[in-house]
Amino acid sequence: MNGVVRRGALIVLEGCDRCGKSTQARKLVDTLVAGGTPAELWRFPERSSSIGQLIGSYLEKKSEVEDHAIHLLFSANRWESVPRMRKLLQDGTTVVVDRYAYSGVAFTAAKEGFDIEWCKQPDRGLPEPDLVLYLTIGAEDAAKRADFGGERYEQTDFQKRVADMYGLLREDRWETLDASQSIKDLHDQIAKLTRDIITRVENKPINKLWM
Ligand code: Z5A
Ligand code: MG
Repeated sequence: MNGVVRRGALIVLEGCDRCGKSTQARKLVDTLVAGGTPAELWRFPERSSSIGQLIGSYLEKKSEVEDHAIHLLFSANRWESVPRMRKLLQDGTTVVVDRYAYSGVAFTAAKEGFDIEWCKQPDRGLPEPDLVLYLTIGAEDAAKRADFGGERYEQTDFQKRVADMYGLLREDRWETLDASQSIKDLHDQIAKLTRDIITRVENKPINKLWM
């Protein structure tokens, strides 16, 4: 061992409601850890912080927050986690994140009267993901999956607008994957893409998102 620490990769799962992000994020971390790769599972919103509790109450429709203000709170909820995220990555842990800034932009920009550039601004400068796994599924198929419809935003027409917004955010580091296939087949694809990217970025700096 020459003492050089190789950094971990930042892997993000994105996609519309019920496409299987949380299922795949959990399985990916389990597989990485079982194979000896240090990895941690994260999700946004991170509902345990003070800001996260405000967001949780809003999503559960227990409180109302003005649309611009909730957008900024979602972003603040990411920024408050950045020091810990950077430290983990630099110390060699791969961080798998269930939703990130792309959710922030897609869900707000799908509302009336929002400009996508305005929506991106608060998240500019966050650690840039090395890989975005974008899971796609038809809104009608997603609606058939368990627990759809309870929280704010879980209506099929709104989810279609969110999918349109995601379409405008696609970047080179996105991999679009068919989320209607089996959990195992999707996991196998995701695990392979992740292993490749971990090796590719281990000596690279962590860039800043949208800068
Ligand atoms: N939001 C925002 O507005 N701004 C932001 O900045 C951020 C988020 C970060 C809460 O997110 C809301 O916050 C979300 C966006 C908004 N609103 N909406 N919609 P959340 O992440 O907490 O949402 P959630 O309640 O966990 O739902 P989800 O994440 O969309 O679901 P999922 O994680 O994609 O799916 P899952 O829980 O893994 O799977 C759903 C079900 O399908 C479950 O029963 C699975 O067993 C089943 N499943 C999974 N994969 C498959 C396959 N391949 N085949 C068959 N069945 C499957
Ligand atoms: Mg989820």
